[in-house]
Amino acid sequence: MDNFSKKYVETFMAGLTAANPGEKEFAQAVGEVLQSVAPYIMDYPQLKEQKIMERMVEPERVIIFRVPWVDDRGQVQVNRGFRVQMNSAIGPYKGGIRFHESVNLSIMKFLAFEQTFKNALTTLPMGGAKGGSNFSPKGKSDAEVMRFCQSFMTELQRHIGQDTDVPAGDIGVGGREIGFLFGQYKRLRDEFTGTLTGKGLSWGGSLLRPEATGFGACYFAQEMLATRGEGFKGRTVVISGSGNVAQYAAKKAMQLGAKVVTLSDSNGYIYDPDGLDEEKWQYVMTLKNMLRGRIREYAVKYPTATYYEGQKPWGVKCDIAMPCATQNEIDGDAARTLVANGCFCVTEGANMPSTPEAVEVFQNAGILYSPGKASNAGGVATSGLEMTQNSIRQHWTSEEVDAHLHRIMSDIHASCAKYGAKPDGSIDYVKGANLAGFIKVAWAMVDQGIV
Ligand code: NDP
Ligand code: 2IT
Repeated sequence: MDNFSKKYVETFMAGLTAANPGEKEFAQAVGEVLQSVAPYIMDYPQLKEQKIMERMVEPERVIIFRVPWVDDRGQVQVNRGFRVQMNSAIGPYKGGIRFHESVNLSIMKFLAFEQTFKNALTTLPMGGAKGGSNFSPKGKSDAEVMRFCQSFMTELQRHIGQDTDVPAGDIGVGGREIGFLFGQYKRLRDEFTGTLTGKGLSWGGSLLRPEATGFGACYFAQEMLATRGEGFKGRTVVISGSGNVAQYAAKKAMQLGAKVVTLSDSNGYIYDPDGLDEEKWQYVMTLKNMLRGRIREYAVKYPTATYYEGQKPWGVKCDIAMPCATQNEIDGDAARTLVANGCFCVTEGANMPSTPEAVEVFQNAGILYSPGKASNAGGVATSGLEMTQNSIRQHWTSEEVDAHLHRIMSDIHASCAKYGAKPDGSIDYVKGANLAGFIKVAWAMVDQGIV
């Protein structure tokens, strides 16, 4: 990076951290984008004069609200709800809702910021947002989750709408939660619209939305691998997480001929040297989605597998790694271990799962590495397709949706290749994704004046 860009990044980040004390995940996400786009901003003084980046890091609106509810013992509980409406330059706010005990403003802002660029990459007209609560559905009864969702939506409903802001799922928010949230929204607003995505198939949902993030990540990885004459076939894949994204990343990787040897949750990981098969995958689906159990139970059911309590799967030798759990789950040491063990492709299903140091390790090693905002965009893209189907009141076949998803993932890959091309012919996917997303949103903001 030239000295002008370097100075710009340093000054900007000093201002950002002073204005947003303690928001370390948000600063991390902004810092990464800024590194990629600073030289471009230097080339276009209008973007600097118009304070495009300064405006991009200031959410258009942040809503923080009380979520009171009553648990099964009759005790009153209080959680904090959030919706960060980050940027609406290219479409209505769009982004998931996360229910996890770790949720705070920094995490909401980092996710909403990432979402803005990701949504721009999908080629669909969607702005960026994220919401959630420090509520954990883990260990709660269905009735408790329902009462919480109803209370959460009672406040959120006044800030969202099909042309304003369209939430969806994320960690801790799946089909069950979207159902409860949609039911309460419909009741309070007296309208049946596509204001939430990830809905059930019989009430406005799109085929393939549950599969979309994991499948899309594999489609993106296929594109990356193809640049080196590689593919999934016969390759060993390490996956973290065992939720929505991990489940369908595993399924597609298996379909493409790979051996998936790990899954995890926040307590530990399982290593199955024989790899998952259809029956084992179905067991995981039932275990996680119906029984709401822990991944350690996999090793009880299939004794060829071993469960490692309190550990992450990155020490397992693999060709391809797909982090699909949460932010900063791969640190510098884990990245060095992956590379040393021969891993040559890291495709992020989660949002910002690699620390900046880990990203540097992957890039210096010259392996294929895609940031989440590129490779996990299939989820929100298919949410966009759900919105389209809701608007035209039609229901597409899974073949139609899959064809759109495939095309969108390869378009995102092409954008990364265009803006991240390196002199040696390889692709810097971080720079490519950040720059492609930034250019679209930045010039839309310029067109719309100082708002
Ligand atoms: P789920 O809630 O379905 O699954 C999350 C998985 O990650 C669980 O196995 C969970 O384990 C694990 N996990 C969560 N938090 C932690 C933590 N702090 N440490 C270790 N493991 C953790 O969520 P999703 O699969 O939907 O989301 C996974 C990731 O993908 C997130 O980063 C999300 O933002 C991202 N994403 C999701 C999309 C979607 O459409 N759902 C779209 C694009 C990105 P446990 O059960 O122990 O909590
Ligand atoms: O991080 C994400 O892209 C999501 N959780 C999906 C958002 C959406 O609106 O489908």
